[in-house]
Amino acid sequence: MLTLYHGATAVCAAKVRVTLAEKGADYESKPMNLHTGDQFDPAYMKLNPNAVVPTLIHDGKVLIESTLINEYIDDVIPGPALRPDDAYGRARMRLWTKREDTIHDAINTMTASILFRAELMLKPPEERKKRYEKIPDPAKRAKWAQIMEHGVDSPLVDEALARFAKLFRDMEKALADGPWLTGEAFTLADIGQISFFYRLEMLECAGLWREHFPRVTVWFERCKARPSFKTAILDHIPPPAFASYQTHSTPQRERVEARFQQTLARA
Ligand SMILES: N[C@@H](CCC(=O)N[C@@H](CS)C(=O)NCC(=O)O)C(=O)O
Repeated sequence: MLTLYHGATAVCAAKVRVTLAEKGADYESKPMNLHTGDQFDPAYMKLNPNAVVPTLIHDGKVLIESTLINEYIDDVIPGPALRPDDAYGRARMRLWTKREDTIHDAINTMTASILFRAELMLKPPEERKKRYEKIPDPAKRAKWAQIMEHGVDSPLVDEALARFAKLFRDMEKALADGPWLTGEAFTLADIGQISFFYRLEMLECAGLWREHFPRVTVWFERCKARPSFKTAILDHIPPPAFASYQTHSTPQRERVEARFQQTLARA
């Protein structure tokens, strides 16, 4: 029996939903509202002391960290293999999955500076602070505070854009050797990036790769054509979220793209 604690738009949870969908696995769904603070519920924090989603429970065993959960699912759930079957192939796949935490951090920077900040600015200061003061990791709390103050002008946004520039370049190179990041087979390396790319697309940042990285552009369209994209990502996003992303992202698009051009020119 599988139980997944997740958030509708949470990209790390979506990573795990895509893996479960690719396996054709059923699971009990425990949706969490991260905006109203379900992740800080003491009972939930006993399962996931980091106060984040996803958390997977498999026959009473508690698993946290999306990258590790995805490997666990591939180990224990029947269905198509999502990792290369040789040790060298798996090591090459893990070069991609190992990076997911830093890319997630950059995705979070973009989302917080473009969307969360704009939404929170509509609320009174005390309520704004409440959104992040319970986060257990002090570095993460400090990051929120900085983004709330500076928005897309934060130097953290430049750091995030530099990470994307490096990621897109590495992906463009790898995709010369096959349709997927590790070659002929679709693996956890691809799965790990799909929800991140879709988040960037919702933030109207797809121009960052579409302008300069043709293989990455085709790769993402290929990912979106898989049935798992609809069932594990699209179908979970509440319709009003699309409008909210658009409202707050459109005014920032040109500014972010211009900063990215500068990043590419420097790197
Ligand atoms: N490294 C963790 C990161 C999990 C994470 O940060 N999840 C986000 C959603 S994508 C979350 O729950 N955020 C809630 C919060 O920051 O309060 C993983 O991959 O599972």
